[in-house]
Amino acid sequence: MWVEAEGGKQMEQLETIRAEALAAVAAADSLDALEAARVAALGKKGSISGLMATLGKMDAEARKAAGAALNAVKDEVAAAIAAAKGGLEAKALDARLARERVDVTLPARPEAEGRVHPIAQVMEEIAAIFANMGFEVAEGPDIEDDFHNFSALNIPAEHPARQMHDTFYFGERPDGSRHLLRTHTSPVQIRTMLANQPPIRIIAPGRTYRCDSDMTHTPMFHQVEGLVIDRTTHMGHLKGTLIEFVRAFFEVDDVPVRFRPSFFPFTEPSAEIDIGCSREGGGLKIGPGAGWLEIGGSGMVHPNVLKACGIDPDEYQGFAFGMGVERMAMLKYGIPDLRTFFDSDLRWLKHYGFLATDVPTLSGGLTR
Ligand code: 2NM
Repeated sequence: MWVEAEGGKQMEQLETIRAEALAAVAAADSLDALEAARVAALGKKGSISGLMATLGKMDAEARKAAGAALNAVKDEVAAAIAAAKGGLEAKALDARLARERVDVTLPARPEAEGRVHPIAQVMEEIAAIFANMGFEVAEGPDIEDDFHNFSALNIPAEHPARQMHDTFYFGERPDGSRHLLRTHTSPVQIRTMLANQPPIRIIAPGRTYRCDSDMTHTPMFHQVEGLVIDRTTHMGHLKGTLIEFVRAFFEVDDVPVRFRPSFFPFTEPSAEIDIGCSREGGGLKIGPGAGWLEIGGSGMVHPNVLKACGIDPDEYQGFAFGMGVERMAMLKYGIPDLRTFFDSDLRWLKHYGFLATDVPTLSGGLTR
């Protein structure tokens, strides 16, 4: 009771509650402990709230004095809680940051089992070399139409490459036309020429499809083709670009490169690209030697192709080339059987695959 006669005792009790509340706040070493201290002092059933409830039974004079004293203690305890809360929140955040820290300098886990497929790795290697020469990577759809895959490439209707047994066709559409799976990545070059004015300098890597399956053919395989168009682009540029590419790709500075006359409907003149090799003791070695290996085709883009793409052949000319990615991978990494590329054999992938950290770069020596 806060009656006049007992005023001294009441003030003593208030001082005890104040000291206990402040001590509990000071001792709180977590946000939970601080909340418990707040409830013990200022909660509905807390020590200070308990004293508040007794004010009503006092006469006006005593209530005024006691109320002021109580409010001062209440404010002091509330301020102490607020101050402690800021410090504990910072401490909790520090603890969480320490607990959830990721050390990005740790080495990649040595037990990593995944491998990059040789096809993906070789496409990245090829792209890195041409990107370094200023080529951009272009892409297009796997499902094409007759115009982009054949007509625009100066391949006439009677050409053997158009026969049913080479091309995967889809069903006939209401207008009589049929879509197809692209038989080469050349339609990407056609789309690029239709959408852009020269100068053009692109490579087109991707999947291609032909209805053919034996020891040396799979119905799906990969190509990288390239295209350069400008006002004065000539055969010397074709030769220089491909010689530079071959030496960077096989990492053999003196590998001989030979351009052997050939025929493609979409280029004139046309040439197969051969590289030198030696066969000693049953092994095949890329470099100076008695043998030659074909690695792709090339030529100056046919005027009919330029015309089909809205490019004036009297103002512009250019060269194009194409190579099979599986064959390039087999020659570079000594993979003997084409069909193993598509077996999804994890032991094969462990042997011939690459670590995700082996990203091909010219500055890093391409392959190490
Ligand atoms: C090759 C060989 C020679 C070629 C030509 C074109 C285009 F679209 F410019 F006409 N694209 N790709 C080409 C030329 C492809 O692959 C063996």
